[in-house]
Amino acid sequence: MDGTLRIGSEVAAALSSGAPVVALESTIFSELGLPEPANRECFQRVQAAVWAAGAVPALCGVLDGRAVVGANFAQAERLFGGSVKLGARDLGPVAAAGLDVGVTTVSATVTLAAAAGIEVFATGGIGGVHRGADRSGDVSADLEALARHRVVVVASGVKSFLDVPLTFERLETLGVAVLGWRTDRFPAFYVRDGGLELTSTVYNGQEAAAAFRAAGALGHPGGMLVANPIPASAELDAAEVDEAVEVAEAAARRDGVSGGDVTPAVLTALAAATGGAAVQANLALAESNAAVAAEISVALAQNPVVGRGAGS
Ligand code: PSU
Ligand code: MN
Repeated sequence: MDGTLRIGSEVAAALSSGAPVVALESTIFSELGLPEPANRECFQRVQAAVWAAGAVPALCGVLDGRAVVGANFAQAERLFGGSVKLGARDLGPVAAAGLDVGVTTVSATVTLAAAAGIEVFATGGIGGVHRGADRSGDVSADLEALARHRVVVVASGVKSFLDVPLTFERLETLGVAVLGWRTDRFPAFYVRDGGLELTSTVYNGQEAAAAFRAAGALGHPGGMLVANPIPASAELDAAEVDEAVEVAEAAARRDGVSGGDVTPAVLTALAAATGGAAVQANLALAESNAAVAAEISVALAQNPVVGRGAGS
C-alpha cells in the first residue's frame, strides 16, 4: 500500500488473522448525520455493540489526504468534527488534494471496506432515490456502490423522506439482494414496516453469511443489503414521521438546498420537528445494526473463502 489507504493497527491485525471486522461510516457520526452530543453517544454504542459480538470496529474517513480504515481515538475525534461529506467518487480527488478532514458516506465507506478486505459494513440507513428524482435526478451513489462491491451492508432500510418503493426497485435493477433480518417486510428507518414485501429472510448471522458466500461462489460481483428493522421499543409513529418529513422537506425546498446537502438538511429539520425523537430512534437502530453486522462478520470469519486471504 502506498500510504493513500491507512489501516489502523487493530484492524490490520484482525484482518491478517482472519478475525471479524465491521466497517463504519463517519458521516453519520459527524454534524451532517447527528447533532452533538448524540453523534458521540451513537459512536460509543455502535462500537460497544461490535466489540460485544466479538468483532473489531473500523471507523472510516479521510484525514490529511489519506483514507483511514480503523480510526484511532484521536482520528475519530477529528472525524466527528468533519463537515466535508464524501461519496465514492470523491475519494481519489480529495486524497490527491490532501484534504484535512472528510467524512465518508455509505458509498465511500463501502468502497474503502472492499479495498481493505472488510466484508461487512454497518450504518443507520442507506441513501436512495429521492422523491421527485424523475426531475432532479437525485439518486444516492450508495446504491451503485452496493452493487459494485462485495460487502454485506446492514441498515434499517432507507429513510422515509426518500422514495422507498423506487429505491427498492432500483436495488433489484442493480442486482442487490435484500435480506430481511427476522422480517419479511422492507423497513423504513424510523418504522419497522416500510410497506414492501421481501422475498428472503435470514434469522441469524450464519444464514446471512451462507447467502453471501453462496452469491460469491456463484460469481455475483456485488454486495448484499441486510435490512434490520428498528427495535420495536424505539419505533416512531408512522403518521408523525410522515408529517415531520413534510415539514423538513418544505424547509429544505424553501432554503434552496440541493445535491449532497439535502440529506443532512432534512435530518436536522427532522430532529427539530420530532423534538429529538428522531435522533433517539437513529441511535437505537444504528446500535442494533452494528450488533447484527458483527454477528454476520463473526459467521463469515468462521467460514472464510478458501484460497482467498484477508485483504485480497
Ligand atoms: N442516513 C442516516 N444518516 C446519515 C446518512 C444516511 O440515517 O448520515 C448519510 C449516509 O452517509 C449516506 C448519505 O450514505 O447520508 C447519503 O447521502 P446522499 O443522499 O447525498 O447520497
Ligand atoms: Mn444525492
